[in-house]
Amino acid sequence: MNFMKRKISVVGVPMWLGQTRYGTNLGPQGIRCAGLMDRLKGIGQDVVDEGNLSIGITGCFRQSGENIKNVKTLVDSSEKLAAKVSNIIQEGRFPLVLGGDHSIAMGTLAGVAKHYKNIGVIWYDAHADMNTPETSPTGNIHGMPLAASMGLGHSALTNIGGYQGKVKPEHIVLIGARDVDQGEQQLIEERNIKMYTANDVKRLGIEAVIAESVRYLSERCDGIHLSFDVDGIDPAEFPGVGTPVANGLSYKESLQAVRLLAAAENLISAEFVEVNPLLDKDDVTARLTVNLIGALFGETAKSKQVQRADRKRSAEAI
Ligand code: HAR
Ligand code: MN
Ligand code: MN
Ligand code: MN
Repeated sequence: MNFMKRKISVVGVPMWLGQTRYGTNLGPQGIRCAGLMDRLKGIGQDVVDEGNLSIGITGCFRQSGENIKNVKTLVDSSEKLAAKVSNIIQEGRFPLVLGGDHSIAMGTLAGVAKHYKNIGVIWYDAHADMNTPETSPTGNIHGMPLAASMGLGHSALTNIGGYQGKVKPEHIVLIGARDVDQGEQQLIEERNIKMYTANDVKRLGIEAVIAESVRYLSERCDGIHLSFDVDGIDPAEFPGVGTPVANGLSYKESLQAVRLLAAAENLISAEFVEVNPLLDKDDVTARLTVNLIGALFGETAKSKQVQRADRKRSAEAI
């Protein structure tokens, strides 16, 4: 067996106020309805669904004169998520967080980083999500979670979980970036943050990129968190996202990426974010996201076939 048996706890975060397009709040349910739990159980993983977090629903947008939207709701829900994720790890289980827009990463990381001195982060995304209110072109918090987790930006965000600096810049690897704002680019250069753009991946091959990323983080960190924003994948294949960017990574490359991560013993947590079922076409984004999650936990083309046959047999037996 070349994948890890894990004790997985799934938690959904129906959040959309990190941006302005309604629908990412339906992401966790979309992913579940596409068969997530059966698939993980089908490959023998011990998995429990802890349901969705209940989060504030008031979207007041700019509550102050600052270039940042919905701060209070975002902070409240991030605190809840941080506590939930921390509990899951305390129980010796692996948090699998379903978004929701990418602002939820602030809560996930705050919960995970309580338990590890040096967490490594693989940020699979078209975007760098390293804006601060000073550099953000939109004021949308889903473009800020990585900066906030490094301790940069609005103090309400950097203090989530009651402490600052969850992730060090040298413990981050960006994969798939192709829409990076000017202030983000400056930060990446100043702090020497490791980045493989979508073009770098095409040039080097996803196998080499993942192998290098895991080696780089394993040398420096005591665990790796995967933050998987599905808009890292090309919108022609993953249409159900609010901020599509052309020339993305392919689904095939991405499947290979998570397959390689399935064997990583130091993978400690994961989140899949930005699925918007209202923008999806025939649920393709949700369904392929389930394939990615399945592969991250050890599903192979072969085991998928066996499962499908089993399900068919038991349906016929009824
Ligand atoms: N960089 C832009 C901003 O700050 C767009 C960010 C889009 N972010 C996400 N998550 N979809 O990656 O608003
Ligand atoms: Mn993102
Ligand atoms: Mn993105
Ligand atoms: Mn841009």
